[in-house]
Amino acid sequence: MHIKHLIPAAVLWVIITAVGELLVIANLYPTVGSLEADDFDWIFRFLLAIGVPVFAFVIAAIVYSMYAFRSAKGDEMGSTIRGNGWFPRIWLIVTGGLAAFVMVFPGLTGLQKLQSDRTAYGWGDTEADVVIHATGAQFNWTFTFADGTEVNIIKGKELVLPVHQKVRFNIDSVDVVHSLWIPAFRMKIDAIPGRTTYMTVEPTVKGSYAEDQSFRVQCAELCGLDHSVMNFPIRVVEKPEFDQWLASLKTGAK
Ligand SMILES: [Cu+2]
Repeated sequence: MHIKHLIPAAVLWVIITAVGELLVIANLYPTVGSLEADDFDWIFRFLLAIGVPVFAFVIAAIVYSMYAFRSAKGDEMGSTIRGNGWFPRIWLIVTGGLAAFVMVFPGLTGLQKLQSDRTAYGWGDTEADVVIHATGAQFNWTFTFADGTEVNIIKGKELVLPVHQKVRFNIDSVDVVHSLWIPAFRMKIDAIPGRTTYMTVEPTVKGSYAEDQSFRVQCAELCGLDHSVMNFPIRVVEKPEFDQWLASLKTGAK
């Protein structure tokens, strides 16, 4: 490869990378509503930040080659491009190394933090302040609290959660695979018939669907005709207000 090609291609690479990294830094994300959301946003940005130069390199090489090595008028074949021994090797080592690295960190380390009980988050039934049984169905979500009170889409209303409390959802499904997703918490887990999955969240800010649509439960697994209406508003409030809400549900006052 001639230096006359390397320099403009490298400049193009740097420009595309810079634009990409600016987008990574820009805050284009929904409300950070839980402890977990902080981690997920950080991990998402980290993966994007190291992925952008790799992606930009490929785009820069293609775009520059399309321009610099285009065929002259009357020359149907264009210029012949042959591989260069050292370059593919370095490319494979760098990108392969990056891929292996992110599989371990934050891949495996993140899963360990997320899925094992009694770690930073990932508390079991006994450590959780609130345990909610969530059941997916075509086309409804039902949320049942430990005392037996429940809310669901068909009956309307909303799911209220206490801020700064450890909330554990135990999730299953009565028919097909659904997926419980709460955008503000960045947490999502499949609801699978015959199996109980779980997810734990600690909401860190108060909020409601009325003001911010990321406070909602949304089915994230195409499950049939009314999949798109399998959403349910969430409201995060102080603990006393939550207790009051739960009590009012039981007496049927609300
Ligand atoms: Cu569904």
